[in-house]
Amino acid sequence: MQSPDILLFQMMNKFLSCLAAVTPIAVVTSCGDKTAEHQQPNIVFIMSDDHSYQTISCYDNRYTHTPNIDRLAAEGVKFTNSFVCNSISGPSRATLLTGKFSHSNGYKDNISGVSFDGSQQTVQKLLQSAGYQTAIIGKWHLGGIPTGFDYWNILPDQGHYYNPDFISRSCYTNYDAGSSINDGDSLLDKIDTVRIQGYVTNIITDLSIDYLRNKRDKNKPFCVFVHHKAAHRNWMPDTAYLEMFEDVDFDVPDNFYDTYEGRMAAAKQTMSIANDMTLIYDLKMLHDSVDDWRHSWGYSGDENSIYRRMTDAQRNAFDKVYQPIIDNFVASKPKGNDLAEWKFNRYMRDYLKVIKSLDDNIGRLMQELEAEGLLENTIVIYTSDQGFYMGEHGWFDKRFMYEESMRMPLVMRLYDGFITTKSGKSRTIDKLVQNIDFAPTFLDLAGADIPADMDGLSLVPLLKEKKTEWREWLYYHYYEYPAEHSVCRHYGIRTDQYKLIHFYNDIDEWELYDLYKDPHEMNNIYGEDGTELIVEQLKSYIINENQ
Ligand code: SGN
Ligand code: CA
Repeated sequence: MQSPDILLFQMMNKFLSCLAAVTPIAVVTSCGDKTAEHQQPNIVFIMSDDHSYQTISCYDNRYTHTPNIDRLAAEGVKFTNSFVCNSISGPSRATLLTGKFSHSNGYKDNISGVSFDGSQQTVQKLLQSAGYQTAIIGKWHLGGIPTGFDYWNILPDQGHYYNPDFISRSCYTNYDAGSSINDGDSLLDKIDTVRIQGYVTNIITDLSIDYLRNKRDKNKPFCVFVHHKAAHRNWMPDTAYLEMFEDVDFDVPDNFYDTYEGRMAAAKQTMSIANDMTLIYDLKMLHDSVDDWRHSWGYSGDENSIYRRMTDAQRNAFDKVYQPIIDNFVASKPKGNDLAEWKFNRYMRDYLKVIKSLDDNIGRLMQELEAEGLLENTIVIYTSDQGFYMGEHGWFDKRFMYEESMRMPLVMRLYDGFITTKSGKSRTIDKLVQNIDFAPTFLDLAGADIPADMDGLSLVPLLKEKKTEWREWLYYHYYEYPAEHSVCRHYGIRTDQYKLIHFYNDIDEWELYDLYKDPHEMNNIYGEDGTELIVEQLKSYIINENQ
């Protein structure tokens, strides 16, 4: 039984979605009256892992230049208020595929060991019913075997940057002798993997290009999910970019030395660059004298570990650039704030090298679409499974409802004919949108019905500049605790101006931020005089998941 709150929320979403789709152009439909004339665009959905908007130049040009991602925005739209509803990989992916909050699709965290329930309604199955071919290539991270995809070729678990293993539908078919899809994780262990030599971001793009050229039925529209491993921890660059950014010094953000006053949950986390980022595993300071409490990088570890799985040529290229850095580090032994800022700089350099490959490969995929004449009827979307900290509050990682990790970059390249209004391209959309909206959007693009039980709204009216009522708040809930990085469970509401958060479980702390006055969320004003009314209003929006 769903709670009245949820039902009301869904009814409101459905109402807004139908209202928004009312249009004088009869061929565009989304509320049931599918017509033969509806043009079904192809959808290329590119999602990276842990890519911060701070390192995408069309959002923020302090650190790097990403011309290929910027091009998507320049030839379409950039969403400036796009958010995730649970800032962690598996749940973000489950929301993408279902159009539902974590509590509605059942996939709340990465650690429970339960696979995503692939028998439930998903956008890829609904697209198939609407005549699309569906494919997913790269990071899956939902356990079990993908369902509803005509083609899939995925990384087991987090995958590897170098010489990654892939599991494809054909590996599964080879194994399958009547095994049930419900075998989930254990089945993944049994089926063959194929190791592909090279760097993961290049390979995922190669496989995507191969799918577009050779593996699809060219008479049908397609929706392909290109899911990169980059830029996930431990930020291993391609050999081509090992030296890039090595001559750049980055300034730490203003709140790098945050003391977390008035924010008890923030004080409890273990995701600080100074204290928790490891010298060997994260920062690659492979040296006998370096004490790394957690990860041996695999000198003596098993064959498949990060360093030992490299070819000699790859390892030599790595050593050539990192050995002098290691020697220098061991000789200078920075301490205290010097060490923290040294770590921040190493982190930034490796991360940005990884982003360089990502941006290049988006360019490569665009070239392919262009060469094949597909850009004329394809919507190309770029996003990340959540945001990421680039030293803000002293952190790396994500999980918190604070801005850097709740935000998702989101740009969409549109094509001539999709937008029929005058202003056409290169627009910024500042409405509050969330990853629950992807599935309804894809279905709307396909001219298919949007099921009433999806929590999100179609973004198509916004893309088409239709005047439309829109939501005024977003709901968020993070569940993965106790776990790595020790971010307490919390839920909350974000409006344009305010953010209310409740941390619970082994703590009971409320936080309130005025984002207009305090965009970096340093000053918790919960309980202050004059905030009573806004707190009461924000609390009334909280979804009761248990009824
Ligand atoms: C790994 C990382 C974490 C990261 C999670 C989840 N540790 O466990 O730092 O938060 O993935 O990331 S590592 O030592 O194994 O690299 S997620 O993006 O997949 O949700
Ligand atoms: Ca992620």
